[in-house]
Amino acid sequence: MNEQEQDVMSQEDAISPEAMDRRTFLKKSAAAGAAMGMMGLGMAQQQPTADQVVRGKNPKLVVLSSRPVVLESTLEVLGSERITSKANLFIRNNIDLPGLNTTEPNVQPGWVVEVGGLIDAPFRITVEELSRLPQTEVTSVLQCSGNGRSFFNPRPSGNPWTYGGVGQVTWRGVLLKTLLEARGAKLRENARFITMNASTQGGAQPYEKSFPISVMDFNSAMLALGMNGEPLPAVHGGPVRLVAAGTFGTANVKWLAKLDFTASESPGNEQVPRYRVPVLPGWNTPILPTQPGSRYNYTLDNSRSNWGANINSFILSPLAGASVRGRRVEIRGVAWNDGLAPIESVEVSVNGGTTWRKALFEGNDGKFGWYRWISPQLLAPGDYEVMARATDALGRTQPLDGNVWWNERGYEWNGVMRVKFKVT
Ligand SMILES: Nc1nc2c(c(=O)[nH]1)N[C@H]1C(S)=C(S)[C@@H](COP(=O)(O)O)O[C@H]1N2
Ligand SMILES: [Mo]
Repeated sequence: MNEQEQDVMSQEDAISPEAMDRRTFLKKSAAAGAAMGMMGLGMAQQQPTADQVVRGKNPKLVVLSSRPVVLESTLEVLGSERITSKANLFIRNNIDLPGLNTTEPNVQPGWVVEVGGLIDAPFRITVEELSRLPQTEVTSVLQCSGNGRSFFNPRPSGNPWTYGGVGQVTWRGVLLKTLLEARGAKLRENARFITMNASTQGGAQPYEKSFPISVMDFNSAMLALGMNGEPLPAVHGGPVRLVAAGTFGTANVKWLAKLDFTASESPGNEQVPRYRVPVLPGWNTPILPTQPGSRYNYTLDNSRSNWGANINSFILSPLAGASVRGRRVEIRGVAWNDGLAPIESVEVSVNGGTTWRKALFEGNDGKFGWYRWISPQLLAPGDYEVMARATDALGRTQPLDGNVWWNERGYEWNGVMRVKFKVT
């Protein structure tokens, strides 16, 4: 491992649970500490708020790291709007591009994306040229594959995401297939992967990711120039980012500089060992169960990258610890998957999983978006724990105990959510 790689590692994977606990403790005790004079001992440093780390972000976002920037949204924030606004969308940077910690657009005339590898006619295209090609909109869920990591037991190292490493946004840009057609560039037969490189502007470390053409919905992959009806915010990858709807965040490369069609996966650090889960040989298989706490020697063959998003659902109301008026209580939330099959049901239990009732769907923003659901219940005053479980047309569903898919790096958590609340 060279120095650069080590540096990248230290920014995510090397944060031990102990170190994190200490951080959380320091954060929580900062106020009390000040009163007790602890600050004078230099033990605790005040954490900056999200809006101080990235201009334009909601200060309610949680700062998991300020360098590189990692901001987590919250269920309360996510439940407050149908499309996640730029102020409320989580951020996961492995590296910060200098000067881009803002939700303002990244205006860079002449920005070039090089497209090459296994295609007939490699080419270069500028953002201006891209903006003159036909534009398409796709609404999709963007989620870090580490979302939910802190619920794994024992807790893997890495950013301690709870539920907020996710959002739903509307992208606007040029479909990859439109771009290839416009340039008369045909894929060669042995092209099986897209390998992307982010810009290294300002001396930033490289970020290289591959994903298989066949696993995701290639027809929906785009070079995005816009988000939620505005130019793509700088911090979210502006001026141009690859968006592969239905895939986990990691492959959605921000500040895209180069896109190659390749026969195999990049062997780089971001591809292996990072962002992988153990599987039996074969591409899009479920996670291979491993002993919680055990180590796994990740290779390209015994594991797969975090590709299609696995099926999941969140309860957005009531929130944990809430007190709501009975008897009629509406449980609300969202469900989503990789978009390859519709979500068919969300079942809700208010008695610890003894009985389940199907929720009603209120609509969804396309197959890659959130399916909004609601479950009206008649509940007498008392303490409750509500659970929700989504199932899609392929029979894919969420485990009651998410820890069955414990994996060393803590990816792809989709255990059934449980929310305790009070009916008065
Ligand atoms: N260039 C670049 N692209 C990147 C990353 C990065 O660090 N650098 N992080 C990836 C990861 S792990 C995630 S989860 C998403 C997060 O996207 P967001 O920060 O726009 O929410 O971006 C992906 N694309
Ligand atoms: Mo991520």
